[in-house]
Amino acid sequence: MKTIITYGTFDLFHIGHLNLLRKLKSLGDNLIVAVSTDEFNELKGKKTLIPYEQRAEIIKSIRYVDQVIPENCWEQKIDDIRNNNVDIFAIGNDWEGKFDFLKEFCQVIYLDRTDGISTTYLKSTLKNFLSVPKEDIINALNVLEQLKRDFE
Ligand code: C2G
Repeated sequence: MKTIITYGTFDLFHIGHLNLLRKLKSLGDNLIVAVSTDEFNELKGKKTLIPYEQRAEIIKSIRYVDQVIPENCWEQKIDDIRNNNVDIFAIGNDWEGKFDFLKEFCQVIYLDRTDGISTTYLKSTLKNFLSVPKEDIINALNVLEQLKRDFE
């Protein structure tokens, strides 16, 4: 049985995350995903919108994922690889080269990211939408109502 491990925050789960998990599972039989805890994300300088318990629950429910563990720190990877008899460490290529030190313990693969989507992009899009003045939204809705009446 070939075991793969990956690490990530997986906030605001999107198609880029799903594509990665699908590709990871195609590398072997048993996929372990270490989901960054809220505390670790603070260390990473990442503010998450979805709390760890929910992010972990979402990842657990993905058909490609066999096991979810918490990612509490940068330093746990070697122990995780040893304790779970991991054959492959894999992650998106935004981390290209950053985890080559794990080659001593298992195969290391960097997979192409999905273009055009990221949690940062989703957050900024949401922020822009929510910053539209309420009057503008009401005006737009009134215009839509009027158009609906005109076409009835
Ligand atoms: N990803 C992707 N395509 C995207 C966005 C993300 O393939 N469009 C991948 C990333 O490359 C990463 C995984 O999805 O492998 C999770 O991304 P993040 O939640 O941003 O995780 P990150 O903050 O990079 O955490 O110790 C490693 C870190 O915990 C990785």
